[in-house]
Amino acid sequence: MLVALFVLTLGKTVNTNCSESVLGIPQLYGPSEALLRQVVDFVCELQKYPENETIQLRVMGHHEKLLGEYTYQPDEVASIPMMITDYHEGFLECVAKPLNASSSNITATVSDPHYLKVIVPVKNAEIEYSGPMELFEEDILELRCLLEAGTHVSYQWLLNGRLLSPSPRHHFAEDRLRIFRTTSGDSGFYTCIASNTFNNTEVFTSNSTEMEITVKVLASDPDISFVVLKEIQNYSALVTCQSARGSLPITFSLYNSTELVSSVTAEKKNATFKVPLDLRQPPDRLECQANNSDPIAHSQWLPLRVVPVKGPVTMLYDQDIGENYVVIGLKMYCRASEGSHPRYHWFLNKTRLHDRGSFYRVDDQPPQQSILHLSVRASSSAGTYHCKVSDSFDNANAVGSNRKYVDREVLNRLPILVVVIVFGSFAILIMLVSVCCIFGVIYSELTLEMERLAAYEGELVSMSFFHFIYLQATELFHCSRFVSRGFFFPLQESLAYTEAGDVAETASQDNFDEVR
Ligand SMILES: *C1O[C@H](CO)[C@@H](O)[C@H](O)[C@H]1NC(C)=O
Ligand SMILES: *[C@@H]1O[C@H](CO)[C@@H](O)[C@H](O)[C@H]1NC(C)=O
Ligand SMILES: *[C@@H]1O[C@H](CO)[C@@H](O)[C@H](O)[C@H]1NC(C)=O
Ligand SMILES: *[C@@H]1O[C@H](CO)[C@@H](O)[C@H](O)[C@H]1NC(C)=O
Ligand SMILES: *[C@@H]1O[C@H](CO)[C@@H](O)[C@H](O)[C@H]1NC(C)=O
Ligand SMILES: *[C@@H]1O[C@H](CO)[C@@H](O)[C@H](O)[C@H]1NC(C)=O
Ligand SMILES: *[C@@H]1O[C@H](CO)[C@@H](O)[C@H](O)[C@H]1NC(C)=O
Ligand SMILES: *[C@@H]1O[C@H](CO)[C@@H](O)[C@H](O)[C@H]1NC(C)=O
Ligand SMILES: *[C@@H]1O[C@H](CO)[C@@H](O)[C@H](O)[C@H]1NC(C)=O
Ligand SMILES: *[C@@H]1O[C@H](CO)[C@@H](O)[C@H](O)[C@H]1NC(C)=O
Ligand SMILES: *[C@@H]1O[C@H](CO)[C@@H](O)[C@H](O)[C@H]1NC(C)=O
Repeated sequence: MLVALFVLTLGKTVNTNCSESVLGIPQLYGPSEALLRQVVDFVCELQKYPENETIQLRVMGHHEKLLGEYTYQPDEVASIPMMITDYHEGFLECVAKPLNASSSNITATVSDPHYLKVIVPVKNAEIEYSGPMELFEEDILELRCLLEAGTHVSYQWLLNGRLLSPSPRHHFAEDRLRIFRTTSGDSGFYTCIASNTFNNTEVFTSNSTEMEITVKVLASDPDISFVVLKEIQNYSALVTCQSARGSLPITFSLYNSTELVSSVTAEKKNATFKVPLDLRQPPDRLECQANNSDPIAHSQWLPLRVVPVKGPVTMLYDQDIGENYVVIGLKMYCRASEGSHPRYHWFLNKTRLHDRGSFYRVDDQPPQQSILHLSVRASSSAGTYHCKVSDSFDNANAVGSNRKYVDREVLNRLPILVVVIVFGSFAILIMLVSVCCIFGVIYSELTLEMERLAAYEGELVSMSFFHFIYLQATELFHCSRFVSRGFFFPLQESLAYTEAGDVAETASQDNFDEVR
């Protein structure tokens, strides 16, 4: 293009200031785009030329390549037909010069450049990819759309038939697609579509074949846990290794403190191993490894510690208080003092409570405790509660807890302390008032008596005083009986219930068979 422009400028300069030249500047006309192998006419027009010279017109392309030639006849339109090839693409110029250059001093003249776009229909698109078919997350995926032929092409990329659009992770440049920080969502079938158009009317497209790319997820650090199995006299640990994430298959390997115990390749994210267990030996440690590529994921070391359940088993509780300070529920906690693999059972009277019922819900939090959430609104929730703890692998050694009688009415009786304080305060108040009355009356009566019976003897005075004291005391006694009827008896009832309910039960004396 620069070359062409330079030629153009030079031609013009020479022409305008060369006084001998009578050759005008030719003008080139033609389409701005053409299809490959199409035959296209270009016109080079020359307005001014020396009469006695034969003028030759040439259409020059890129790199001074001669594309067409025409020997000018006066009063003719110089139509130069051309069969379009891919090297027609670029700036075209028409050069006019005398045919017999050596005989004349006339210098050549050059037309303005004319740009021609050559449309080569796209053909046989294919995806070029040299990387591995299996990538991992956070990698870069770079695909290229190769064509056997095609110019002025635009590219589109499909993943599983859906058009990809630019994003911070998806970059499109010419025939390339780059995906940064790949995720498993970038897995699938990729297609590229190359297309170009001619004359805004004809569209050529070429679809590549699909290419499957898999973005794998590295196995995450596995969780390791175990349950204990008892088969007649032998114990074994059923060890489970579980990765939360990771593309399948994953190879799980179990190591003890010295060596590889077992290994399995699984089409799932977990694996289970059975390891013999000797409860008399000090516990060994186990580790899981999950491998679906480098780097390998490791679990924590898990000690194979098995402690049988041991009493005492305690049952504590919290109250749930609703409106008006009414007890609406209880949270009961069942805990054993020892035991690494406990199993909890809850009982109402002698009936086993399962995970969930109309008025309760069991929330096991092994190995620490089990929580029974109880709503006391329903009358069916009334009864005596207790829990039992046994080893999950052995029902033989179940240990029972203390028992608690639960009843909505009982729970909502005033607590003893409150009753004592309220009643105590009330009694003191009555006493104070009474004492005040007594002294008030005594004082007024005394002064009256003294005024009226100033002459009477001391004996009489003291008699009426004692009689008055007697009357007051009788009144107080009646009063206290009335009060005690209202307050004392319910209080005593409540005390009796709570004490009767808390009967402790000793270990395994009870039949465990009431579970069923
Ligand atoms: C060309 O000739 C014209 C007069 O015809 C003159 O004004 C101009 O400066 C010349 N240009 C050059 C480049 O010599
Ligand atoms: C054409 O005519 C010019 C004068 O008009 C003359 O100088 C030149 O030599 C002639 N050329 C030929 C090839 O006859
Ligand atoms: C070119 O010019 C020379 C000398 O002027 C002449 O002898 C020759 O015949 C010419 N050739 C043509 C093809 O006109
Ligand atoms: C061409 O031009 C030169 C001077 O620039 C002159 O000497 C010569 O005679 C000219 N030739 C013709 C054929 O006009
Ligand atoms: C280009 O398109 C126009 C209509 O848009 C049509 O008339 C013309 O013939 C087309 N040219 C070619 C070369 O196909
Ligand atoms: C190319 O793919 C596009 C989109 O899936 C589809 O519409 C078109 O028909 C396909 N063309 C060919 C030639 O397969
Ligand atoms: C218990 O283990 C011993 C040796 O470890 C074995 O011989 C026996 O068959 C096992 N018993 C059962 C029931 O698995
Ligand atoms: C580790 O496992 C191997 C094979 O299962 C066993 O022979 C070895 O005693 C175990 N090591 C320990 C420390 O338990
Ligand atoms: C292990 O994986 C399978 C399939 O994903 C699942 O059904 C099973 O519940 C898992 N096992 C455990 C112990 O999580
Ligand atoms: C992890 O798995 C890959 C194949 O998935 C295997 O090539 C590699 O050796 C494994 N590494 C170990 C330490 O087992
Ligand atoms: C449990 O026993 C008590 C009597 O001790 C009884 O009132 C209650 O209805 C019983 N509850 C159930 C659910 O059987």
